Amino acid sequence: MKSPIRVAITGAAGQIGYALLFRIASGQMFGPEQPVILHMIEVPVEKAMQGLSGVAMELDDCAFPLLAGMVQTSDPRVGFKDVNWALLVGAKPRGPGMERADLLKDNGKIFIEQGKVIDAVAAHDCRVAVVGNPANTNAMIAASQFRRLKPENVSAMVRLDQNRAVTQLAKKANVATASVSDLFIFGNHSPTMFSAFHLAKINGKPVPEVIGHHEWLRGEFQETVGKRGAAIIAARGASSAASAANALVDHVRDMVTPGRVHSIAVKSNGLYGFDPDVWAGVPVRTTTPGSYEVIKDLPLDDFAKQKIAVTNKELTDERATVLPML
Ligand code: NAX
Repeated sequence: MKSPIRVAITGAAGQIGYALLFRIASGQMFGPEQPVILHMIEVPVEKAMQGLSGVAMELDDCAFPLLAGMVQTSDPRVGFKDVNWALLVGAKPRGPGMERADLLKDNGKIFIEQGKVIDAVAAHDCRVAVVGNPANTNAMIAASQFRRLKPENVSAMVRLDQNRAVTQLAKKANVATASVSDLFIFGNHSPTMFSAFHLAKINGKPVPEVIGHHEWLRGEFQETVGKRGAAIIAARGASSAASAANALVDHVRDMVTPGRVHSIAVKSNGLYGFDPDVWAGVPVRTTTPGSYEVIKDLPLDDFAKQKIAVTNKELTDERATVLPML
């Protein structure tokens, strides 16, 4: 048996946390041979910590062979101590009447603090995956605090958007989701994202050729994927949780599996027309566990360039809003 890795999860008593922890402990994220110690981090509020203790009791009751220990804490210095992965799920939700700029700033404070503490106390190889919204900008904020760890170690999740797009294409073409490949998300995890259908394939053939319905690909398809989160809230009365947890399992599993090709949001360094300092969804290939190379020079047509310009503008605006805090 391998020695255990330490995995921190913020927002562990939240709804994504509840759908996520059991899948990590069962081995779906890091594989059936890899024991894990879960560092479950919540806010220092009695209700949250009490809820967390209940989740920990349920984890105990699963008798997972791979679960080698649990830490329950509201102190980030304890929670992030020596962790190999930090999954930043917890964030402040947008309240009624709250401006987007205020949300950015409130979350900015959380991610500045967490970035600092991770840099100070986490393992030297720590990888960080951000889910809490606005995920791309929160990732940029956390990475801005790094002195010891590398900004490349921080990614934000656009995998839920990728998975949503794959299913919409599969349904339209009446094929299984496994027939769809090379569907990448460019830009922000927000309705401005671009689902790059022109690069995607169905059974190895270009999607525009197979589906043929260009208006749908440029219009309804983009909108359905971009606004799926709102559609789930309208239907369920709560935001996506199990599908978000599933996407994070996919995101991390692909990041630890060399050769996997998928989309994650990372520092753009100016690729694909993005501002160099924003964290944008781009296609990557995993090189060694936890490391990746961005797949460069995929062709962009005028429509793709225009969509990327819109999502880039949103990302640069978000960055400008929080920049004075960094
Ligand atoms: P919940 O409100 O159910 O849970 C969030 C939990 O985080 C709460 O228990 C809260 O106490 C905790 N928390 C807040 N600040 C914290 C901090 N500083 N340290 C530790 N814990 C903290 O929300 P949930 O539905 O689980 O969603 C979590 C986040 O994921 C939200 O920001 C949400 O917007 C975001 N999402 C991101 C998605 C993505 O694809 N990137 C999709 C799903 C989801 O909407």
